[in-house]
Amino acid sequence: MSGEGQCIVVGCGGAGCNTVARLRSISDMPALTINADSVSGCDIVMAPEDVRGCRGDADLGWALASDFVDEISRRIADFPAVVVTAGLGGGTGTGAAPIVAECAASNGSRVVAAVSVPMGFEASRRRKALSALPRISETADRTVVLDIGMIPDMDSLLRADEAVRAADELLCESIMRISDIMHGPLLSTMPDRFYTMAFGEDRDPAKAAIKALSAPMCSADQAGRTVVHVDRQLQDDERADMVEAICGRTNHYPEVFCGRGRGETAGVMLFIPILAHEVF
Ligand SMILES: Nc1nc2c(ncn2[C@@H]2O[C@H](COP(=O)(O)OP(=O)(O)OP(=O)(O)O)[C@@H](O)[C@H]2O)c(=O)[nH]1
Ligand SMILES: [Mg+2]
Repeated sequence: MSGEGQCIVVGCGGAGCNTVARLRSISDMPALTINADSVSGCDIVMAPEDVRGCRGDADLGWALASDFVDEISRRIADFPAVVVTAGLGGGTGTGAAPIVAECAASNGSRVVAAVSVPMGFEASRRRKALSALPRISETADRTVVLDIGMIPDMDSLLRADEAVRAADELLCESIMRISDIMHGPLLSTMPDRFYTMAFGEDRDPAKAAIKALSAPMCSADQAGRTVVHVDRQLQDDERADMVEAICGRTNHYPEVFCGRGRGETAGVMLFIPILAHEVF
């Protein structure tokens, strides 16, 4: 896999591999999957046959991944930008994601972690996820956290698998958009270390932005320095209306990036800074 000038996404553990599988079905972004599940069909299997994951043991996930540092480093070495994704709270992804971030950083690549934190009813997994975040964020240049418990319409979602699917979709959206921004001035555009994300879709980008701003993970009064990624180019008047809609609710002028167009509607993703103490 040659990665000159490109970004690679590395999915760790069951959730990370599922997110990458979805990403592979909708984009040609280079990707690598790592799991400790011998039947998962991932690119790097860190376990002998007949082993089905680390059963929630993040220390085991970390120890297994430590044995694969050379292989992981080699596979991502050509990529100047790396997005590491995992559902925190299990064993494999929680243990391996920080190792991947460390491999990428020591290769001199820019690193963004895009991770999810389990819902409140997965209480012990949620605690484990939150306690694992500092290790990843110490190494990653930026960390984007999706709190699955804050996904819009969660109250009306009866099944956990639907919440997980919604999380996958949001993570995929955010990873594609982060990879767009990573080629530009990422660190000055996103000066805070931690972000969350909110997504809205509409033919009218201003309305899409308002939908995103009403998502529960977006508290508009804290949404200073919001980064806005729109998945198609905007006309000048559309851009002005969207910026006005965002300024009207946040009192801040957003950074706006436009990506490659995908259809008639405008998908608008906001990256919203969050404070570390709100996460940990
Ligand atoms: N986005 C997403 N999140 C998931 C998915 N499956 C599980 N999760 C979330 O991710 C957390 C970790 O689950 P897994 O990724 O299955 O765990 P793992 O890293 O494989 O760890 P072990 O199986 O214990 O070795 C769960 O607590 C869920 O909150 C998925 O398919 N997509
Ligand atoms: Mg697993």
